[in-house]
Amino acid sequence: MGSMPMPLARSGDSMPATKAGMVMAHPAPLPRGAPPVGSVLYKKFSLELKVVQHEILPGYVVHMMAYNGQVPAPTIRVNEGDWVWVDFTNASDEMHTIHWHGLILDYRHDGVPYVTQDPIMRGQTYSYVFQAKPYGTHFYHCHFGTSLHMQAGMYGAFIVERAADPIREKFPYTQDYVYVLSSIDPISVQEQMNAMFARMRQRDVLMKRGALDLRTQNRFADLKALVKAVAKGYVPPYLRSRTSPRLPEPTFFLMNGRAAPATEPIRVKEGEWTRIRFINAGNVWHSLHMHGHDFQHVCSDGSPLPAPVRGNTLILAPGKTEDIVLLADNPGFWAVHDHDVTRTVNNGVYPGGAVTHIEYEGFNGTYTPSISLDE
Ligand SMILES: [Cu+2]
Repeated sequence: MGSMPMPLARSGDSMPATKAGMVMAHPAPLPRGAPPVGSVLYKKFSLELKVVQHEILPGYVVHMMAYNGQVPAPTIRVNEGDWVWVDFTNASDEMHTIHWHGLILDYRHDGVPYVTQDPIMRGQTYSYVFQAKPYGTHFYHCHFGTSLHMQAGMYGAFIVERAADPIREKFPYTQDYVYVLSSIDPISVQEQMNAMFARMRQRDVLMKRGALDLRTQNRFADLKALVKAVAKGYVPPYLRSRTSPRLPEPTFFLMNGRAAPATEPIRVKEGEWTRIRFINAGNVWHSLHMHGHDFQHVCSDGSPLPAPVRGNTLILAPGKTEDIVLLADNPGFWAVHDHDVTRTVNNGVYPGGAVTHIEYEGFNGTYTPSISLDE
């Protein structure tokens, strides 16, 4: 921690979540066709949001907001048609929700604040209930203060499986990897988190005075009401300086919450198929290039493509999920990296960032890197 080149978010300054005073949020109505409350038919999951210190590289630790303290959040795997019940507890001082990206569900469980539900306040638990569909690779993420909260770590994979998997039928894969990509500007995250906690303290003061209202929360019933308020002298937040005026400029590019050389390798077995599910939970595009192999691009946004597309470079836009399968037929060590090489750096220093490699089980390389100290 001592080596960290910047101050950390002062999450400890604000009021802690009070477990003792745990309040249940108003639960959304159960979706049509849902089993009754308490039914054994539900696949139940618990997620708790807290602020954690996350190491993205050895010695480089950032305060992040993490479901169950993990960046990325735990991968949830269910079968198509399963009824899913997720209890989400907010143990942080900021407001949050969970949005189920790519899942088709009852809108009251879609997790968009002020559109489908109130944000979940500190200490509250909220239950999301839905049937798992459609098939494929999806993800979940916070939808409150999304630009900050997602950058700060609130995302995880959500996989809907099918017993007769259409991809496995064609490509009988024996391993199944998930790589969630993201990017982060740690200085912007730290500034914005500090500002956010300050706003929450302000909110607490207003609440105690009974002065918290829609206007102090910058919320209006509709656009008309906002137009009227502005005409009467209300100054909306976008006309005030909030923290720093700059937009986040990502300086670290993460695969499963870590940057190279701390990324997890793709371990394959010669002669076998491997499925890799890429999810872009960040705000930059990636152009993932694989050395020594062609892969088959098989799914996009979870949905199987009409026909697999052979290639060696995969475009991964923000918000997209792309699945590939790969036959391990060329033993060696092979780089897999973003070919927008501005993302293969850590804080501007090459090499690093969105880079991993393929490792063949039991492969003994004939090449050993030599290091010359008087280089
Ligand atoms: Cu959030």
